[in-house]
Amino acid sequence: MNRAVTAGEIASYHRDGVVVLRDVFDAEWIELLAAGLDAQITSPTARARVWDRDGAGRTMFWDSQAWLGIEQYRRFVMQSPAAEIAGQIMRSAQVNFFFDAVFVRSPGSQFSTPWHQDEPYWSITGYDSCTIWMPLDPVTSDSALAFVPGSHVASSAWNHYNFGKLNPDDHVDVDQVDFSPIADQDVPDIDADPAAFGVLSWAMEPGDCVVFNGRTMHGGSGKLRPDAELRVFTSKWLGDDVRVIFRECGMDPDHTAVMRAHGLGPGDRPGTELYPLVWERART
Ligand SMILES: O=C(O)CCC(=O)C(=O)O
Repeated sequence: MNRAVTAGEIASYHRDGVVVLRDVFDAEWIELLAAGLDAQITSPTARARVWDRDGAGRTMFWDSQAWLGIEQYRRFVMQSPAAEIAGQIMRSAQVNFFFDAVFVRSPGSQFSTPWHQDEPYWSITGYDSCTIWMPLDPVTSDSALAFVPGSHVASSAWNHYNFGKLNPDDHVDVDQVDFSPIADQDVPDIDADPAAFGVLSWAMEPGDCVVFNGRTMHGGSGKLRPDAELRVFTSKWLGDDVRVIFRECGMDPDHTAVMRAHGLGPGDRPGTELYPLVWERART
């Protein structure tokens, strides 16, 4: 690791549901991920799709679980400081890798990610899940992903957005969700008054990351300056209390089939070579 995660950073994560970590990945890891992303864009997975293509031809590309085929991503997952960062931040004894996802905006993209929490979409449940969000390009705070502090401990079941609708190419077999039967309220209009929600975001350089809990409300990002592109690599990590769940409202990305194929069912701790155990806390 470039440096250890501090006690103050860990406390911030558990208070706010998100923390920015400066200068934790050195240039070699960023170059490796950038090379992996080039390979992924040339040869995307079947899950890849464009979330947005505007009249000026600007795009927002998304793809996930590419680490299974991209050697650079596999090396990052198994050997970079990411798993230890996740374990230290979550205060977990064990960390399994869940999946990777990339969010790639072409120069000037004005596409803004709808506000949402991640865990309600996922085929797992538990407090101990997190995402490491890493820009591979410098990003200003008004173009970076933004967060509602404290939302990771809210008890609301929000009527979250169906990301399957973001699909200008009518890609078939796109995962769909419908939270309306279980939601107790709509996602509030956070953009109408970000200050009222205490919204946090940070200007970041390659090598910095934000770590956020799977239950933290996040969105925004994008709205780039005309010459700025934004390539983001995210990795999702699972700590101690996480278990498999198959949700009736749908999942995105839906891992039900691959989990079942690996013998995993509801209540199981995610494992197998699909969700490898990457880090364990040293016993004292
Ligand atoms: O970078 C973005 O625009 C979206 C990121 C996101 O929603 C995620 O990593 O869960």
